[in-house]
Amino acid sequence: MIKATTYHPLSIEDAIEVARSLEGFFTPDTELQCEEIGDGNLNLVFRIQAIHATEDLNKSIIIKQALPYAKVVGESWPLTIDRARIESEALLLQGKLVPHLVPQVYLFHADMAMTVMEDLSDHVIMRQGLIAGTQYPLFAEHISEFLAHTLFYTSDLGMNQQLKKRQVEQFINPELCKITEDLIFDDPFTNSSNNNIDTAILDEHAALCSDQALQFEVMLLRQKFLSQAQALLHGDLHTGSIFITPQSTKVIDPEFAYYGPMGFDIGAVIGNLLLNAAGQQFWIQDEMKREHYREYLLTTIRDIWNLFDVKFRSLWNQHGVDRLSKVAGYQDHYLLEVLRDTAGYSGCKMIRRIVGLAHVADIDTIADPATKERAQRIALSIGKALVTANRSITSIDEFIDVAYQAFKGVHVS
Ligand code: SR1
Ligand code: MG
Repeated sequence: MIKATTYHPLSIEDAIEVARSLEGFFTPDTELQCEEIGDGNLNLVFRIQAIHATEDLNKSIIIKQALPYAKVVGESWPLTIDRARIESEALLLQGKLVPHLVPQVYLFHADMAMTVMEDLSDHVIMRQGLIAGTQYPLFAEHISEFLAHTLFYTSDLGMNQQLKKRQVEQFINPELCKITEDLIFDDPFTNSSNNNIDTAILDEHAALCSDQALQFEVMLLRQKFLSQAQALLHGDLHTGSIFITPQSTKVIDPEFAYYGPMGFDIGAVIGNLLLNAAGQQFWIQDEMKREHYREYLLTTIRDIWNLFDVKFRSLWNQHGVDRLSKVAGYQDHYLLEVLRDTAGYSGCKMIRRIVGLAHVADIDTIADPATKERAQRIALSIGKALVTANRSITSIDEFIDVAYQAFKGVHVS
């Protein structure tokens, strides 16, 4: 058993010691190897595996530890380590609702802000898989199930409304929400020193800063993010928070979890698929193959929404606990609002990944400057169109058409 201790960042040796002390996992005296594999913006991630021991040979674990600052910026940006508690509690809750879609948590240690969990190294980070042009035929089925179940069963539709208020309290996450509020809804539309903008698209940023109509829509989306405790969100559901194979999907990293609008999570997934579509300008040189892959991405987006819609309605009809939610027309109204929020948040998330602090590899690692610029302009065009249309969209087909027309408007092959 791991003892109580004062917080300190884990060394490789510490991580091995933690792994050894996990009861019933590795056999005593097994030789263990550890590497720090964290490539995200905030945390340390250690992978510990057994070597040279027949009975333990394929055994491995992950230890994730929150640092008391944002790794992407450094110690000048202090950050609560309570996010590790939020993450482990969200994983445990999601593990009850959709156990096959999240990693198993073996242990959470509050003092050390660390979670010991299942190693998913047989999966790849979805963002890398998409950059490589891989198709994941089961992804829409899996992620729509994750979204429908986690969002429905943590909302006033699917759980006791008094207990839900306690759960809102459990997942109050002010510091991580503040990151989102700044990086998504504020910085991209101002001259913030947090921003990271390529010189080639400074004109695009100037346009974002002066576009009052766009900023008005962003304000409405921000208002919902600040005040609508609709469901327990993952809070940062981009394609770097998904481990995947063609057969399996695992959602990781819910440290931004809090009670917010459902469309924020669905929009994160869809916005990141669209960012990849924008980046494919570089990754797939052959035009026919590129068009085919973009079609695959758009079909996946359509499937995600349609499957989510079917699953969410089915949960509502079969397991809804709110007697009043059966009022005629309410379900259609509710889901239309979620779709519209999804469009708006997809757009916000695309814009922030082009001009804000933290970018995405799908576009940022494009080696050719001209192609990168085109991809950035495509992403901004789609992002702005989705934000602009968020309150009028009536179907997923219209959503996709808005994105497609914005893409075509940038005049690229
Ligand atoms: C300072 S953290 C920057 C970004 O990384 C996380 O993955 C979130 O998306 C956050 O906005
Ligand atoms: Mg993360």
